[in-house]
Amino acid sequence: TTDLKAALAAKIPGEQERLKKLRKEHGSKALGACTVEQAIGGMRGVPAMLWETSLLDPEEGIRFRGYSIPELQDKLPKAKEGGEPIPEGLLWLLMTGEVPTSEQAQAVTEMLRDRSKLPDHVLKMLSCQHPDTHPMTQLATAVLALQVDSKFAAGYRSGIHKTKYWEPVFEDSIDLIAKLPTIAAAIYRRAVHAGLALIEADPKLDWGANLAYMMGYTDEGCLEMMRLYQTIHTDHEGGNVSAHATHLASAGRRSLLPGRTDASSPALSDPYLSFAAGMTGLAGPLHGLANQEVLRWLTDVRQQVGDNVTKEQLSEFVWSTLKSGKVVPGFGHAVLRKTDPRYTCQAGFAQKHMPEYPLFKLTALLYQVVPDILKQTGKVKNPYPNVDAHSGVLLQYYGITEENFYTVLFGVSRALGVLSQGVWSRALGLPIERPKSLTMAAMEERALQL
Ligand code: FCX
Repeated sequence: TTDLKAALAAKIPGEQERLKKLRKEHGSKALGACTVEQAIGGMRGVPAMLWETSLLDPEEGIRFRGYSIPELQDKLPKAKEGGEPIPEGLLWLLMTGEVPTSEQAQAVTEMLRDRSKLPDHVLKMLSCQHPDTHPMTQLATAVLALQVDSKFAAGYRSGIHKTKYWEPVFEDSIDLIAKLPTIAAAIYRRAVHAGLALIEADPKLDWGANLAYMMGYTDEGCLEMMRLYQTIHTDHEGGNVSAHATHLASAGRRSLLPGRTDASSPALSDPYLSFAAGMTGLAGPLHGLANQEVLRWLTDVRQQVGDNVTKEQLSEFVWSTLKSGKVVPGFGHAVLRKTDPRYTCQAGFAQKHMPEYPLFKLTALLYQVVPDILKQTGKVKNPYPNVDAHSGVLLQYYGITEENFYTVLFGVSRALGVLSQGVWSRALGLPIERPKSLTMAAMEERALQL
């Protein structure tokens, strides 16, 4: 079938059975313990959450439904021979677990195109925003404004049976994904770019390329960059802020799982409400906003040291950043322990399309300088670059120079991952993560007894 919903519907019963069996046969086994250190340190690394769409290995990095980024670049359908994958193909993979054919990816493109028009009230609302409102705040606000059309919220009101929740959640997710490029482009043209007229989508273009097109960019390289960008930022396991916040707000009841044993505090917010929660998290400087911060930091380097910077000058600059109590943006990661493959993939794209671009050269030089310095601090667990260290370079090269908009592009992509998981979370009846919290006194008391 080329119908994504039908493909999902065919998969769901088998996966529900698989989860039931996992629970029945292994329900009492411990996946890991939680130490006092982990409880104080934000439960880092405690294996206590189910997330189907991607899995992260600290050394190797992310795999989407089992596929590494280079494998996806090889296997997913492309807009042009030898080019980058189109995100619609990844959406099919994230939703169904299967690499799509070109026809299946094409059908997703068409489904998204059909639903891409923004209601007038959302555009009006965006045009009333204070000119200094950050583009991420505008994105979250626009997503919330769309919520009036939530099919899940309407279905819940009319008493839909809980086993059917996934269907309106799927519809809302597709509606939202379809509209996000239009929203992003409207934010870009209206606010970031001082009131430029909006551009209608090109009916011949795919979803990712249309995002660049509606922003006002038509260069073939830029369209390819946007397809790749929108593919690699989609998902990064379930525990990061944007994924987890989306998941928490949408989480359901344990009673949907057979053999419920204790209480939980679910929310069951629809995809618009929960994705907005994810976006307000993505807007933080240590998470998605780091791509904006990287660009600002690189601009500072260039202003203070110039373009022909030496390793020594760069070292000095990095040390001065650290000594002033700031982080080096784009480096480090909560879970990864090697160079982020999303960084490597973007560096490969830059090597192919812009090998002589000064900002690319500066970024490559930073890769030689920063990790050693961060290691010398003795506390940074991962001294290597993450996804945000490189994305701004690609955008700058194609003329997208407004760095305060960068996180919006990250957010549009993130929708594909967290909303695909959201559909599965409802299909599998996954509950909220509801860790037991303890006071310091309670922790001291328990620890003394161990
Ligand atoms: N520069 C300076 N110090 C850093 C650092 C960096 N790039 N990365 C980590 N550290 C410091 C931490 O601030 C912490 O110091 P403290 O003990 O004085 O508070 C110490 O090293 C240990 O932190 P660590 O366990 O390695 O890292 P965390 O899990 O706490 O934090 C992030 C992970 C990503 C937040 C951290 O590495 C950081 O601040 N990096 C810079 C911002 C950034 O690039 N964020 C984007 C991450 C990601 F890719 C994304 O979500 O988009």
